[in-house]
Amino acid sequence: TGLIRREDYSAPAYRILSVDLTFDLDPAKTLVGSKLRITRDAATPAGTPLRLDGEGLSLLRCLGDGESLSFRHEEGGALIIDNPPAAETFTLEIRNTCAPEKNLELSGLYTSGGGFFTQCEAEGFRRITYFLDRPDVMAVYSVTLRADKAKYPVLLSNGNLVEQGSLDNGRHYAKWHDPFPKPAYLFALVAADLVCREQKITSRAGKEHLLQVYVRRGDLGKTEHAMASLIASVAWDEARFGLSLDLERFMIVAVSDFNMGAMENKGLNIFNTKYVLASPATATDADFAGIESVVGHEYFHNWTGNRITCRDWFQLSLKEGLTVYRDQEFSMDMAGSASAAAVQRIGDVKRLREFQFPEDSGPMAHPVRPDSYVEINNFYTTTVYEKGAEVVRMQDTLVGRAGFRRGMDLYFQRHDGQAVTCDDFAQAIADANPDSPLAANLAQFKHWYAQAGTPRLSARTRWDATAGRLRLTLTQSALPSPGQADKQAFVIPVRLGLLARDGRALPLQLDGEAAPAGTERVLVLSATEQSFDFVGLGDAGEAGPVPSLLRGFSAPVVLDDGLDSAERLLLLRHDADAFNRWEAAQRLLQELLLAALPGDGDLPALDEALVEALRAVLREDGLDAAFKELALTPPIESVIAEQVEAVDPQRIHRLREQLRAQLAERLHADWAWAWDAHQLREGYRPDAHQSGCRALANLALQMLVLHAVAHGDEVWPGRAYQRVKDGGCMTERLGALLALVHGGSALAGAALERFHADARGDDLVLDKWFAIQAAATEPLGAPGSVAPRIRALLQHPDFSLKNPNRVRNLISTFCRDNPAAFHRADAGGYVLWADVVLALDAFNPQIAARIARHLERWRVLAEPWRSAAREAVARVAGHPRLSADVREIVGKALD
Ligand code: B3K
Ligand code: ZN
Repeated sequence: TGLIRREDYSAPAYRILSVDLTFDLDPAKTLVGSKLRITRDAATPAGTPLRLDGEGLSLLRCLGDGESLSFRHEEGGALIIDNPPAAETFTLEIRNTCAPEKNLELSGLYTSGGGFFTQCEAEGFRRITYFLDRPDVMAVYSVTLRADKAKYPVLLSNGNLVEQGSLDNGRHYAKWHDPFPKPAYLFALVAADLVCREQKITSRAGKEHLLQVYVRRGDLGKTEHAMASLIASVAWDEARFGLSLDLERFMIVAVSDFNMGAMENKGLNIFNTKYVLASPATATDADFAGIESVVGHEYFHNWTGNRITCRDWFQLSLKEGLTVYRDQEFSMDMAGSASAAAVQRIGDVKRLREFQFPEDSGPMAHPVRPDSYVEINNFYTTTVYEKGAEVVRMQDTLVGRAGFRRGMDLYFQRHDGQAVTCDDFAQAIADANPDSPLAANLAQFKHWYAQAGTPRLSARTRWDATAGRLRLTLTQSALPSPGQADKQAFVIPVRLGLLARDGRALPLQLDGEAAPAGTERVLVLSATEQSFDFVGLGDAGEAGPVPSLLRGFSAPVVLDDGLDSAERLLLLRHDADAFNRWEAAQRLLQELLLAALPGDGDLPALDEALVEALRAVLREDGLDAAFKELALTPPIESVIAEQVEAVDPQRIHRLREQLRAQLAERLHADWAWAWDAHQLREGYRPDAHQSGCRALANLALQMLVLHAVAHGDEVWPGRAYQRVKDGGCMTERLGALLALVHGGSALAGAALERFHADARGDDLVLDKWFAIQAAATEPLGAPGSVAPRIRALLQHPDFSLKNPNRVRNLISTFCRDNPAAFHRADAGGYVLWADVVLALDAFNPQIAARIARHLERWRVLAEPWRSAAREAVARVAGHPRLSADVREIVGKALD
């Protein structure tokens, strides 16, 4: 089945020291010349056949040290040279062609909007020319680009521009040189008609750098935020980690057709337009935040990924987990205050729970460092990225911030310029902190890299009022996951505090300690069960302290804290940790839904105490509006679904809608207040304060429209409609549109039309128009109407399966974010899913496989959805011509 295993790794027999590439760019047939300096490893006998990766190429010529060589091709396209030159170091000259305009996989060299772009990670370079396309082969690149000057005035590649000039026949050329050895996956070229915003900056070290952001003509006005984010990223990495930009020039190029968010090619990052272009009129606050985070992420890769890269693709989290951790820290620091940073953290944890937890309990569950794969592109997952970041964060927690910086310094000191493993990283962090609990438990800590699945952590207390003593017992367990039946105990850092019943933070002193150590600390659970005795709690009151556990989400586990609602209400009111305040609200709301799920009754009326507590949060002075919005939004349907055995998506949807309706009703006056109190009068800024106000105002508007529709009142829908027309920025207009569409207002249709007309062909705005319809709540009067609508939208003149952003906005939004519309008894959603997966798989397997994943967890569904979903998956699996990408996903789903 083409399964690649981590344990089969062997060092390369040959390495490439340098490569000289020339491109004669032509959309139909591009000519590639490649001159490789190759060296044979000391352990490799002379005459050992040389195998170069290649895929879909036509070979024209192959010379070894100037002599022609005989060669053959493997099935799949690799090139085998049975008798390479015997010299230890020799030159291989290759000429081949590829066909960029036929490349709809968007991997390798392809065309988009009339220009040439590349995407080489993970294995795209082999679709450009024959090469040792593996990350532990690092070469120095010189690149010459030749192309028509009028059509492709801008010619870019990695590193520094060495030379450029004109050629005959209206063509021109540019030569680039990248002094840093790099794996092929970091190669990039761009040839297109672009304009750029540029800015010179001086680093802390006093060096000058040129920063450039390239976009299509007409988009220049939307590049300010990307440039500001890049400048901030450079400054942050210098200040926080002492890492400076190592090139004279750093470029970002935006392209509309792109399989993922962005790519960290050395000195020449290529970005999905979604993560570059923004103006207040076209982008939401979330888009602005996404740009800051992704620009940071790709820039930070320059050190964590490029200077130190991965030995093999099983180590992907070495660069991705670490770089996500770094971009999360960057965004937290950019948020500007501790409370805004906490909001950022809540958002990151929310994402982890919404996407990674389900992955970790489904058929694609895999360790942060996987053991095998069929198609590496299927392993750019939220486990490798986001859980990987949590694993790095736990190391930070276990050694402390200063210790983590020491560890990073040691990591660069040891491994700069190398291709290494996750073990090397953890070893460096531990070695720099020999007295830390990480160093003491390193081998055990590394189970986080090796074992899949989300561990369960349960906490129970025993209170001795007379002695003023609290025993906290922590127990961990882990469910089996594919290929891993039994699991070993993890090292789990548990950040905690104790609260008295009046909300006071209590001093934390463990039995045997001379004095309390503050009101917050980190316990390290390494056994299956461990008890911790807190003493000196004499003034905690008769009922004893309430533990606030796993503050800031100090470990990626599912916590059973054993608390009752009264204790949660106390945490919601008084916890000093914002994350746990939010958590308390979420658990209170979630438990209502879970309690009501069995049977088919309505959601009982909310307790006055809960309503009062939520009202208090909403009205609390000095609390961030962004926090309020997060706390008062109930967990999404898929998070509720995660908690139950046989999922009835319709029932979950119905109950959550009833919960929203009750919140709208019971807090009606408060929502009206919130709306008024959070209107901004100053000019647009995408900062934490303004975004928070807009988020809360939008939630308030949703609640007010929902309430109005239920009561036949037309004032709030009218206001929302007005705002769709003349809102001051995209966040306000989109928020109002959402309120109408999700509130089931009669004005929703007209508002959607208006929004489409106002988009005036702007691709990123049209994406939102598709997404909002894909997420539309099923009208209660006419359930089952969303799926047919999505099918109709597939035929809309603005829709194209060829554009990954369109596919994600319409199809992923529908399948992932709208469970009640997707999971219908008539299987309409499933049939649509299968049709789209198969249609996409014919030309873009990577995107097809992403869509395929939306139904991998069909087993958790109750009947009749379960059988219907299984049938759809089986239909895809039974298709005669399936890519390895999709085959791996549906195969695992059916296993
Ligand atoms: N490293 C790229 C992802 C490449 C995905 C290849 N299928 C973007 C990033 O994580 O920064
Ligand atoms: Zn990355």
